[in-house]
Amino acid sequence: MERVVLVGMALKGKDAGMEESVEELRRLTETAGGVVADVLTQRVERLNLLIGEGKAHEVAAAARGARAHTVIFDEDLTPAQQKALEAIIGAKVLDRTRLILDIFARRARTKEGELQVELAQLSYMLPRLTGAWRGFSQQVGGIGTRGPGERKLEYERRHISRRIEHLKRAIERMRRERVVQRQRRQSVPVPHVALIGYTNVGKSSLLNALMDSAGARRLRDAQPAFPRPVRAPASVKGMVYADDKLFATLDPTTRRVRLPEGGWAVWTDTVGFIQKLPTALVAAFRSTLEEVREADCLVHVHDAAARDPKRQSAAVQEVLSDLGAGEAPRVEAFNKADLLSAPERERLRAAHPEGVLISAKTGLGIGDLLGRVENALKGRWVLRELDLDPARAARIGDIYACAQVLGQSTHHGRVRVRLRVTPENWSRLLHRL
Ligand SMILES: Nc1nc2c(ncn2[C@@H]2O[C@H](COP(=O)(O)OP(=O)(O)OP(=O)(O)O)[C@@H](O)[C@H]2O)c(=O)[nH]1
Ligand SMILES: [Mg+2]
Repeated sequence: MERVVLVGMALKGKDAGMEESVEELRRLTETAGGVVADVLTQRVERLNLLIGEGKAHEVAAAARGARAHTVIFDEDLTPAQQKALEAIIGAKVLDRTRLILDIFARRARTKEGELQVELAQLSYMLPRLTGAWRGFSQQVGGIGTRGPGERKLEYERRHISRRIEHLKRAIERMRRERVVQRQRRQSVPVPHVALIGYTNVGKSSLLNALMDSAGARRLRDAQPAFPRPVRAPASVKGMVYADDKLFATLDPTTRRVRLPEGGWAVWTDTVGFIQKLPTALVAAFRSTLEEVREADCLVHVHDAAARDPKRQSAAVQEVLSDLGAGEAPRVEAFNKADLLSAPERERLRAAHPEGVLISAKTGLGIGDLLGRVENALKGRWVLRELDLDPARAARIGDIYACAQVLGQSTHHGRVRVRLRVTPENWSRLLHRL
């Protein structure tokens, strides 16, 4: 196990959240396979000054004392800073962004995920390539040196730029394929719900719980009313990988879930967000995150038992605004309610009357959540009536799949269906029937 010293930093007088941020850096380090041997914090006058020489020697002493060959800073370092710090400290020096990129590199499972991570890594490396990048880090290996292959590290800037262009084109091709898939999916009119939230709040566990809830189980085995709307997920069929690790999920996974009053919704679980999410990653994962932008309803999952849920929500909000996902109705779900005491639950309910308390672990509130989502989708629904000739009546499954059927009767051999449906699904239905 690689022994690591962490260094947290905050502006003097503005150090609220520093502890949580460093705690998160510890979890990130562990997720990357490191062991935190020591933690140092520093309050500085200006962040870009970062760390004085005296403090750097202190860090060096701590690293020696802890027999650590790696020091990770919680703030981004410029290439020059990294080089200077490595010279003084005599250990591999990394920053938070480099660490997160490393974790993503371990997590990527699909071709698209791999290309996106490589693009993010190269964008991060490119400005660091001349000088500092080929410093100490490369000689010792381990965490934060997992580049996209040793061979590629020898590329000159020019080659890397060319590779970046190539990756962008490949990702763009995949994005276009995804758009086509999405259009195909939309031609089968099923509302799309996206799970979003901070990393490790329990999004994947929630998706599993939804699949597991009694109704879903019963209906999952029933004959689907329409062909599977999504291609087979990259991960295991059925259950979604959930783990007490940061960024357990990288590639989006999609499952069909039945809503209480009928009709299916397609739910997508995707990459979690984190504070100071590297911009290179957000940019590289834009096409994956587009799934979120196209959703009919967003379920924002919170970890109700987190030390600092406000900071997490703010970070999620920031990424969402960055993506431009603001239109769809949103349901706030406070997960891990099983970890709260009764008074704590009451306090949370009072503070977020619009939210719903759930536990992916015990199943608490899952039905309630489904109801809220259905309502959110329905908020935009209109009442319509369809008159089908018997030849088309076989397509009635399509209607049930995307609308709430209020009544069905037969008039002179024709089937009349009264239904509530979103405007989008209505036009899709008309197109289809
Ligand atoms: N006690 C409790 N633990 C939960 C609950 N839901 C999830 N967890 C745990 O929280 C950890 C993270 O769960 P995941 O489902 O992987 O979280 P995620 O949001 O998908 O995380 P990333 O994919 O890493 O962004 C796991 O160890 C789960 O067992 C819950 O309702 N109660
Ligand atoms: Mg997950």
